[in-house]
Formats: sequence, structure tokens, C-alpha cells
Amino acid sequence: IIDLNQDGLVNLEEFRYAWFYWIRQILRPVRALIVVDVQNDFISGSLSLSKCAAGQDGSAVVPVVNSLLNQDLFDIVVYSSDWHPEDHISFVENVKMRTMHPTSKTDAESAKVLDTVVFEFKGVPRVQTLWPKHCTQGSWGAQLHPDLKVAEKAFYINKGMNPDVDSYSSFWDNDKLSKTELSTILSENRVTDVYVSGLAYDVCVGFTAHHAVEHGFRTIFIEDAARGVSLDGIAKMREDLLARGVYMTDSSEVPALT
Ligand code: VGL
Ligand code: ZN
Repeated sequence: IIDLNQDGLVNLEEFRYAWFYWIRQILRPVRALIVVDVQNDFISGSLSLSKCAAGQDGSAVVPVVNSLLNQDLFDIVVYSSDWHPEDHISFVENVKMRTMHPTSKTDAESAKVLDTVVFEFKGVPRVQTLWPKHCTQGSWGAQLHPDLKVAEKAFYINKGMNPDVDSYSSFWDNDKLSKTELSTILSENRVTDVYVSGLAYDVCVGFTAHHAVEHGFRTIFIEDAARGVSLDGIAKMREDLLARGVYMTDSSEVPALT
């Protein structure tokens, strides 16, 4: 029982004791680390970040994530993987298989990687950024980096399997037509705090953090555990996530957030 002082306030020392020894035990945060798309293709394969505008080394996230996992800071860990069929809408190689919408500024002949085009899908326009063919189901490029530590309580999520819609976030596809199992995994494990890491900062990690906030999770973005496509994209994503209430931090601060 906490005594009140003569002003009716809680004594700070007593409150501190009560917080650490019993309130916090009851209202304990339950933490999940989401490791987004730490796959060979984004590190040394067809969509290698080192060849993208920012020239970042995707493999640099591996020791950072491994070190977090070695500190035993998370109740569960979820590894997501981009897992595309050969005829996926995002592949520049497939542009000519599809129908352009009249509003598309780029035509099928001149379309190149990183262009944004508008496809016509069942009579409806569908905006799509083009990427080189990557993370096709079962390929080497779709495998998680071999040095990435496998956590004790690990869950695995595949996304981007529908050939007709891209899926950056580990929660929803880009048009919010379908959900992965991620929100079920998090709610079944009573998760309150979602930590995000992985590749790419300004694409899949960013959208995953955005959707974690939309699901009502306290969302923490571990910036040194992420690498991105372009510096401009990273800066924009960072501002957007801050405005949505995502807590941006570094791996060294994570132990103190427990
Ligand atoms: C990603 C581009 C296309 C990512 C996936 O994981 O960030 N980026 N597909
Ligand atoms: Zn993809």
C-alpha cells in the first residue's frame, strides 16, 4: 500500500518502489522484435541495397540484430520475408505482361527500375513502383541471411505472394486487401511493444512500423538495425514515422526501454 503525504501526493521513493516491484510486474510490457526482410537479394542479390542510391550495406544490420537477440530483450521475434511468385506485379521484367492504365506517365516500353507506373487491374488503376525481380519463392535470394541469428521464440511470415498486389508492410499488402498472420501472432502473445528492424528502412521496415502504430502498438524503430534504398527516402520516412508517433532510437538504447 502506498502512503500519501500531507498534500495527498504519493511519496516519490515509495512510488518508485511500488512501480519497480509490483505495478511493473503486472503491467509488464510484452515486446516483439520484427526482423523485416533480411534476405540475400537485398544484401548481395538482385536488389542489393549497396547498388541503390544510398549505397548502404544491408549486411550491416545482421550483427546489430544478433547482438539484440543475444541480450534476450524480446518475448517473441518475428522474421518476415518477401516471397514473390515469378509473375509478380513489382518486377520490371513483367511490365509487358500487364496492361497499363491510361493515366500511367510511363509506358511499358520505357519503364525501368524505380519508375512508378499505373497498371490497369480489373478496370481499376493500381499504382506500382518497379523493382528488379527479387525474392522469388524458394530461391537463394529469398533466403534469410545465413549469419542472422535464429531466436528461441521465433515466428516466420511470408508476404507478397499475390501476383497482382505488392506488399511492403509485414501486416497488410499495399492496398490493404489482405492481412498476414502478424497481427494474430502479436495479439495471441499479448504483445504491447513492437520493435522494428531490417531492410529496407524507407520501404518495408517503414511501412511495417507505420502499420504497427495503426494496430495500436507502442512502436519503436531501431535505426541502426535498418538500412535503406535512398537517403531522401530515409529522411522522408523518418519524418513520417515521427509524425505518426513512432519512437526512433538506436540499439544501444533498447535495453533501457524495458
Ligand atoms: C522491399 C522493395 C521491393 C523491401 C521489398 O523489403 O524493403 N523493397 N520489395
Ligand atoms: Zn518485393
